[in-house]
Amino acid sequence: MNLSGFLFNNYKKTNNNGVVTWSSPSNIALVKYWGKKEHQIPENPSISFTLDACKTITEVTFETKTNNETFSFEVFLDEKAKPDFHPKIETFFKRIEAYLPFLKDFHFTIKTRNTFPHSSGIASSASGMSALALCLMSIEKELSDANLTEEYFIQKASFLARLGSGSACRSLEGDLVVWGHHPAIKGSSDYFGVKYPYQVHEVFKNYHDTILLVDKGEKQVSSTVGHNLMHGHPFAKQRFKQAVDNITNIKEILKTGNLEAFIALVESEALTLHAMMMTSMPYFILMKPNTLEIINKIWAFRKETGLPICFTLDAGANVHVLYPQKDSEIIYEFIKTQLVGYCQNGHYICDRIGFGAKQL
Ligand code: 2P0
Repeated sequence: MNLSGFLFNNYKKTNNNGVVTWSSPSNIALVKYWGKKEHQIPENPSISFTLDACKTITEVTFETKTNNETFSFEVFLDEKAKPDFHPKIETFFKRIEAYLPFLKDFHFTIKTRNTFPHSSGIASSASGMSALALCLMSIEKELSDANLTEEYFIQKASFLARLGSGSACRSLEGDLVVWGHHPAIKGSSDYFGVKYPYQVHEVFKNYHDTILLVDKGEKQVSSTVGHNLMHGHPFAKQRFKQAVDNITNIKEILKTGNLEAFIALVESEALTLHAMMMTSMPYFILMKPNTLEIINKIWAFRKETGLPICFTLDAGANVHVLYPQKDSEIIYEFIKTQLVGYCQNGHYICDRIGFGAKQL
């Protein structure tokens, strides 16, 4: 793909001031992204469910300024100034400046909040970076003479979000998004996420994700460090091939609604992700004892009842419990009575598959 298509060529400096607001959801990967090349290019394709309840709402006010040599912005989380967010946003602005030539012409006031608790161990980088990328695209739209198509708008927003945080490029649309080129997924790209373009079985509609908050503390190893440890990792090549094969296989599963195969693929992906962490050098473990307690309880309950409950994991100790709408009553009862006791302060979040970002 020719990236020059994402340049903002007709930009002319104006005195526009304004405010834009977007709400963008989090997402949970079924086939995981773990390992990247330079410029935020993933080593393997990934696919995720877009979430619904877990989201970030970001408002960006832009005002023209005279000095256009540096970036100028302030960030507020829940109305409180967050200078510790500045380096990440500065890096993001540097990476995307070539595509958004207006960034140094304005002072930006970025006000953001998450619907999920701040220290819940749920990464806000996916929803946060996609909400910010969408706000910046809305500003481009206001400043541009060209008539930006909806497809261009979303694709470029996803392209920008990726440069903020890889998984953020999967947080713009729903309900399933693929990121990373894969020969069997039409339109898939290493540069942005695309809506999964094929038939999806009824059973996946309204799929539930109950997030069990096992550990709400800061992770000892950030995802960026974890990704980098895949360079020279002894099992990296095989892992990247496995992810490619799993994308091929999930296509058939999504079409037929074969939940047994879905469960095997999704749980294997989660455990492989953590196996990669445990076999990195230096090695690390993000799961906690209660993560394993929950996994074992889920397996025992599934064996006993035959119900299609399964788990997946992000880069942390929290457990995402996935199950279809049709069995949700009985499975939710099991979660409340048998699993919530393993959560830190009994905290969990009821989420489900969602349909993407919204302009407010
Ligand atoms: C994913 N994760 O596919 C995988 C699975 C976590 C586990 O993408 O360095 O925050 O900002 O590109 O996207 C988390 O990594 O990393 C992640 P950067 P990101 O969702």
